[in-house]
Amino acid sequence: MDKDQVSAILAEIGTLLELQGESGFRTNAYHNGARAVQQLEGDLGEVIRRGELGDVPGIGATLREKITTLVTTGSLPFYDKLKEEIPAGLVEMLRIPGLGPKKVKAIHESLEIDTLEKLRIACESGQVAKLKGFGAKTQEKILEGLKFVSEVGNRVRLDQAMWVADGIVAGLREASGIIRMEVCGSIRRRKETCKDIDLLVSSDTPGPIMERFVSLPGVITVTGHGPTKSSVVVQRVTASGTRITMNADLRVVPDVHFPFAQHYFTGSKEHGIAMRLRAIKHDLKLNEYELAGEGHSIPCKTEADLFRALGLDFIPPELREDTGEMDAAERHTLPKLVEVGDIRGVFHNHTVYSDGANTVEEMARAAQALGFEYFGLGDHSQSLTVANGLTPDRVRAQQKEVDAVRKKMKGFHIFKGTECDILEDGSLDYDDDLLATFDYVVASVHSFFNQPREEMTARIVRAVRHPRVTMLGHATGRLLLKRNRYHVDLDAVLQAAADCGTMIEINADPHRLDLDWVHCKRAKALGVLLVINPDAHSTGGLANFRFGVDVARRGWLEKRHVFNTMSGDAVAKEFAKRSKRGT
Ligand code: DGT
Ligand code: CA
Ligand code: ZN
Repeated sequence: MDKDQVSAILAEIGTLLELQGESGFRTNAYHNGARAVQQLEGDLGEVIRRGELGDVPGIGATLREKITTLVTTGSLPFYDKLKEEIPAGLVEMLRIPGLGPKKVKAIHESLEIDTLEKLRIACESGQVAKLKGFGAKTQEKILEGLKFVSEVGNRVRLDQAMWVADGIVAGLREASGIIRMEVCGSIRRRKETCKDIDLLVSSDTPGPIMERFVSLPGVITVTGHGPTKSSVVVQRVTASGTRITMNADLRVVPDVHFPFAQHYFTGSKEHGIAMRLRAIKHDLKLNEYELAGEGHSIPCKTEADLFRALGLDFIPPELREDTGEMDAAERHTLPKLVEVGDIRGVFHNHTVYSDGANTVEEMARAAQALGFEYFGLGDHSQSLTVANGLTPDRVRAQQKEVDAVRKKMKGFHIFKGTECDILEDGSLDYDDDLLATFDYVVASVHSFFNQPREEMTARIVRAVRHPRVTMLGHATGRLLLKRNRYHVDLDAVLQAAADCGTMIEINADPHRLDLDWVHCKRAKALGVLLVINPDAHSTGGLANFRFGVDVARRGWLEKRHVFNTMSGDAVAKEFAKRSKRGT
């Protein structure tokens, strides 16, 4: 059992104890312990063998004993008993925004409610409002929450889905008899939000694999348990305390079916249908089991074999949306997609000067540690006071600090930049003289989100046309599953960017991913240069650039379409060239 699994079980125990009404002191011990284990350096088994578990801050004697039992025996009777005692429906209720363990416990005890359905009925009949400490407002909120959970509530962000899926894969790996395993569906296609986890395994002995799947840590409900398919609801709590609940399906197939099942369950549905039609044109039949002609089956060991059998180049999962990939694969004109390893540095990052958690030097060194050749600053500008935007004086102070750090980090480029607010009328938050002191300028909208479409479009286009603006940040202002994009004619913005050579950011923060793949594709067609920006607010946030690479790949981008695949020297030259233009 690895750190992630142990951590998941500890967090779950904390939650179950809360539902039992345990004191915050005791339940927090488990939640803190879960975080401590997750963040532990090195191998957990090793730490236990060396007898050093007690030295880890956040792990007391009780937890030490329980973790040791878990790791050495693979199970924990205390945890199994808790799971038996507490109805799974109570854990599901925690998905409803605003319903914490105390309220769930009260609802359960006074109304004997142990499923979401019973809760809905009780709210609709007004019973919940009558409970002590609840009232009509709370009842209304719970009803809204139930609706949310049944609609968007069951989609989650890609980064969260990947994290939960990775945990399941790691847990399943311990089962014997797995030949091949792949997370399929929207996660494999790297869609920005995902509904569920579609896991595929090939094996000759599915039984034990299914057994293992339905009893993995974090599984709160088993909704199906069969020989070839099982379905569960998993709940995991992240290091920052966010609870993620998702459905996960596991299918186990014989290895000869694997490539066909892998292709089918990767989707998208539309791509799958287009492939099936293509097979029919070749007088073949394609389904999740085989590619077959009259009386014979065409052997395929991999997905690539399957594509080849239909006269196609391999189509990367990110492109399987039925938006021209089949034609391109036939004509051998699929793009050679940009890769994580092509990215050589990042721009648009925050430090303690505005609302970041780390210093200029800490951020630059973390960027270097990721293998980058350069790092670009992009703290907020003066009018964004809520994010501690920099006054011109503080800009000058920061630039002095950068000069000092540059001397310490010879050979590594640090680019002076700003994330300058686009004001209500489309003008910029700093004057031209100050803007000229930066190597580059990211211009972003952070206010007046509700402007009518024409106004917003004119405002952003004006900023894009400003000669000092290097790149447009946050093209849409959306927060995935939380806040819609502002109203703007993105085509007009992209056209303006194409006209004057302004770059457009692919914001790689997985909460945002402002520019979606559809617009990425359009930007490419217009000849706009894109740039993948992590918008990091801490050293840990720098690694988010990967999610931007996913968007870029879904948008058919090659290395040459992405500015930060260039070397540090080439970037420096480009900035120097643009600064002359900008006067
Ligand atoms: P999601 O879960 O909404 O984020 O997106 P997907 O693409 O993972 O969709 P999901 O989980 O409903 O199904 C997984 C894959 O299974 C889907 O991408 C393609 C395949 N699939 C599901 N239903 C159908 C169908 O009715 N026809 C075909 N051809 N494929 C299907
Ligand atoms: Ca799915
Ligand atoms: Zn930012």
